[in-house]
Amino acid sequence: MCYCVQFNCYILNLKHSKSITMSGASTSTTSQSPPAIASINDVSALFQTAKKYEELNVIGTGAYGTVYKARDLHNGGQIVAMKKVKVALTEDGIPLSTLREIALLRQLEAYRHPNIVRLLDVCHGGQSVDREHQLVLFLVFEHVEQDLESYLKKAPGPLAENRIRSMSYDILCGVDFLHSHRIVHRDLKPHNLLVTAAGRVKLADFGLAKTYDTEMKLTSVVVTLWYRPPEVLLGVSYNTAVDVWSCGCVLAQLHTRSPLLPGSSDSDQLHCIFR
Ligand code: 0RS
Repeated sequence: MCYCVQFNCYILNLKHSKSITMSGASTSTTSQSPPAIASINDVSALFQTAKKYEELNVIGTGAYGTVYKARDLHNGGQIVAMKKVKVALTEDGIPLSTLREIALLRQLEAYRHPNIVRLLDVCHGGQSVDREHQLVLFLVFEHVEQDLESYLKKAPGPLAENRIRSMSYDILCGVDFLHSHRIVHRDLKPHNLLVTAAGRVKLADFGLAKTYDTEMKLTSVVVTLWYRPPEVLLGVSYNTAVDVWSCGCVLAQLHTRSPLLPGSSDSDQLHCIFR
């Protein structure tokens, strides 16, 4: 199937055989050789530098990288969430999978879906100081007040039925939107479901596939398994149904305010499920 994505002034004509996952490995194939983007100058032509943002504080660090709260100096001091990702440069420059995923994120942004966090900008922070063949990219998102995990922890008592209903609807609409664009999130959990001041839920954590996987191996960050379906835990093939499983776990948690299947390891998670 032919799929055309626009990336700045570049038009990448890509052929996808399967869907692309947000946080997992890309399962697509290309039919033609990509333009090689080899130097920092080429990167500058693609992305603006991150100088127009002032970092305020770290919001969170995890397998996905680091997310900062920042101020957009060129935009009336608007508060934004900046995700810093390190991309390992290959001989050909920025990996095509990275460019493809950024292009996809930008393409999705055109729909301005109410249950997907806004991607405002993508910029580069130059070549990494500690590693020569690494490029620092910043994904700039709208800033949302809190995550669902903290929201549930802070709730003084059970959530009102209307609140559970509207939050469930928001989550399912967001997931339906991703699935209708053949995207599997693969790691939905209260931590990356954001709650706006108006009480609407938005999906976040659209990590760059490759970076996410290598960072997961390199860092000792504990990854929550509570929302993972058996096929992901077992490492067998999976599809959009994995997100439906995670939604089920999250929706149950909206009712009880405690996790449905709080496993302590891969095998314990499977035991929890089968029990
Ligand atoms: C560990 C206790 C803390 O605006 C937050 C935001 C927040 C954002 C935002 C916007 C767009 C992201 C964040 C984002 C990007 C990976 C991500 C992974 C998880 C969540 C968001 C991601 N607990 C966790 C962090 N938390 C406070 C409690 C907050 C609070 C407000 N606003 N992220 N995280 N994309 N990439």
